[in-house]
Amino acid sequence: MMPYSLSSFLSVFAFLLGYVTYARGQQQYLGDVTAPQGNDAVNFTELFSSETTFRETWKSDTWHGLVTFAGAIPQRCFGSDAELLFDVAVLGAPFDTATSYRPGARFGPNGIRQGARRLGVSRLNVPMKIRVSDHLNVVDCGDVPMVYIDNKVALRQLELANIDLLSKRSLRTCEGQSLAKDGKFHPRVLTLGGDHTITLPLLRGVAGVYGPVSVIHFDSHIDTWKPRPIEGSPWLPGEEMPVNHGSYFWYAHNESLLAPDNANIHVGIRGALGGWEDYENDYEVGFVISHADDLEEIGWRGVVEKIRKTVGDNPVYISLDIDVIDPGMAPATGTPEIGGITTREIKKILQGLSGLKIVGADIVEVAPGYDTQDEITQIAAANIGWDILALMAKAPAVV
Ligand SMILES: *[C@@H]1O[C@H](CO)[C@@H](O)[C@H](O)[C@H]1NC(C)=O
Ligand SMILES: *[C@@H]1O[C@H](CO)[C@@H](O)[C@H](O)[C@H]1NC(C)=O
Ligand SMILES: [Mn+2]
Repeated sequence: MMPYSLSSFLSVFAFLLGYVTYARGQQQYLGDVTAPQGNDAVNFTELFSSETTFRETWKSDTWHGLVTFAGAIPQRCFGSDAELLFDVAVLGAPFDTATSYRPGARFGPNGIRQGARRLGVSRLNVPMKIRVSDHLNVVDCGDVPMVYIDNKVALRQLELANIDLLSKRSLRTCEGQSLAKDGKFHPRVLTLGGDHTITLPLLRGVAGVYGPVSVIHFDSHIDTWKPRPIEGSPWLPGEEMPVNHGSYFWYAHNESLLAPDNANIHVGIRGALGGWEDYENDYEVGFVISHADDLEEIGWRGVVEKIRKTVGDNPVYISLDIDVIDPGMAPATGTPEIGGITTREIKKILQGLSGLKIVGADIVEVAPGYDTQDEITQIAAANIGWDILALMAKAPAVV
């Protein structure tokens, strides 16, 4: 064994030797790089001095600046920008206090915006063969303040915000006669939820402008529950049964917001039922059903055919619960069900809806807290929203 002092002397020496070698290497390395001088020098002040360079950079870079949905223009639609017109508003609905299982969708709006950072409304959607910004001015109005202590108040806040946007005139008009009851052209709203309950106040606004609409409902659950206490569970006598994320379509039918004659369709259904009477009730509410198994049995082409046959030429509202996608591809949601649709299949189905008159849409039940670190669910939801904007761009809301 070496004496203690000798061993520490040797380690200090070894360190110094190593440092000197390292520093010399650095010097050699840097020595190869000649600092730009004279004519070779890049003058950054000059390079970025032109206003157009700045503007172009700010427009095209998707992951800089304020985080809006797919780079949509940020707008204070309910405040200082209230006078500015647009064609489509993206609206966040941070609400998740009517869920039956995992909460967390109140963070959905910003989660979906985060998932949309590599998308852009002015980028070419290749399979859809369209650039949304060529046809629509899309703005992001941020989130509606929805109180977290009273669902009734929160849902009313969203209802009023949505009506406020829908009652404006759209920036662009188009050839033909508007689908709206008042004959005018109104903006359309893409809402980012939020739990699925938000669809009820949103449909109230849409039906107010266009009359009853055909709903294409992508979900693994039917959400037409008749409001009643769960079998055998206690409920206070005489106490009102509030709307929740499994019963809002029952209310929508009760308020005559849905197109008559079963011109509404669920797509991707695979959730368990209380009993077959749930399906009877579902039919009375006004839906037909395409089960998730249809993707195996008839493929996306067959599903598209079913949807188009169901909604015909009606104005259409798309409501998409992210749990329609298989939890392997979209785990961050409140009530996941295995055996779902893949992201590739949903893209093919949406492409198949080209030409339908989409008057509004929502994407709901994205709960980012359960997402993977690579944001797989938020990216899926964002891309679906981007495809829905393409559908809106492809077909104006005309008769
Ligand atoms: C760089 O360009 C700016 C603006 O044209 C000019 O004011 C400045 O003197 C330039 N700097 C150098 C080092 O040439
Ligand atoms: C709506 O619900 C109420 C209360 O259950 C009922 O009396 C009414 O008939 C329903 N209306 C429709 C159109 O279903
Ligand atoms: Mn669902």
